Amino acid sequence: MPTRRDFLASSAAAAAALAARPVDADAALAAVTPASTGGAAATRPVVISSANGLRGVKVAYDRIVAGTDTLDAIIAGVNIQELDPDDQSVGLGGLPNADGVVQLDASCMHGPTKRAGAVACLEDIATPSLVAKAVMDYTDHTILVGEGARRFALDMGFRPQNLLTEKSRQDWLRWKARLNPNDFWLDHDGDVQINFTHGTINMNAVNAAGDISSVTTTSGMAYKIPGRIGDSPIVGAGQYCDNLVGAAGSTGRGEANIKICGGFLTVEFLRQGLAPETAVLKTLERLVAMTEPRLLNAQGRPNFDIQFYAVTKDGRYAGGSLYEGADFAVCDARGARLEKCVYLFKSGR
Ligand code: SD4
Repeated sequence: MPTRRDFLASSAAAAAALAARPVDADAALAAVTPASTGGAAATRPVVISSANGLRGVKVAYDRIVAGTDTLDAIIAGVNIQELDPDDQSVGLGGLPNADGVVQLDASCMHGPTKRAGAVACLEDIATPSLVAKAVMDYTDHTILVGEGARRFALDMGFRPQNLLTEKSRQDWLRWKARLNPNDFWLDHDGDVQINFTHGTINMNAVNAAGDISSVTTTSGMAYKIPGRIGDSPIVGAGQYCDNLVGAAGSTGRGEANIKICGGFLTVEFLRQGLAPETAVLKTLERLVAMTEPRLLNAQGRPNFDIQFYAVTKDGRYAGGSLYEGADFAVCDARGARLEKCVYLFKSGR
């Protein structure tokens, strides 16, 4: 197992990253656990995702082992969350926008063919990841949005359905009723907790031959302003893949990620030879540096959280989070499991 000393010595660039690191850098280093360190333990195939993809990484891994293309496999993995009405951050059952309408975002990249596809503000279709792939496969465009994306999906044979589940409708009503004490909506009795989801699923995979793909799908921020698009459908932010290097993606506050093109940036750090742990931490450092003052708390730290996930062509991987406590999902020959994200800040959000 690499020691902390080994890890530091392993990359001159890592030293540069550490020099620029913010306040809790020791915590960041301490959190680089041997279990998730790149290098020694790299195996292929491997599939990684945000923690909500624990079921999905197993499905994707099994398909990749059986010979399925990496992108088809990880889309099958994220379809599980998209079609699960109880996951209120993705697909069917996702929390709606401020008008009570579920609008979905997704993007994907296929390493071997160097292709990308995306949809944003898509309504009525539960599997935006598949629509994003259809944009990639059947058009010369990269992103379709709104009604155009919906009409394209219908033309491609996707079945429209009501994505607003009763539970999500009730959550939206509760949010709406609590917005303004002076309007004509009656507040619910008692101290009702408003349900804000922190979800989204990003999944990345590399197969035995070293081919790589990435996908991210979400219902976005709960109760967002209609028309708001997050990072998930932005190729280079919500996910990015380069078949020569690796793949990376994100969950969390999309507005912060868009400004640093975090998926792309993380892959570029991998290209420079950084270990995946260092790459995701350096991306998080950049994100903190680019955070506007009104979103910093009294301790100078962002008042939100965000995660990045990265996998290299040779099968090393890591998840990284601004704040301690996040997990990510992995599946390789050892099976599906959750591992701890490395992090910048132990506490103080
Ligand atoms: C977005 N990144 O739309 C998504 C939301 C998310 O946890 O991941 N929330 O900004």
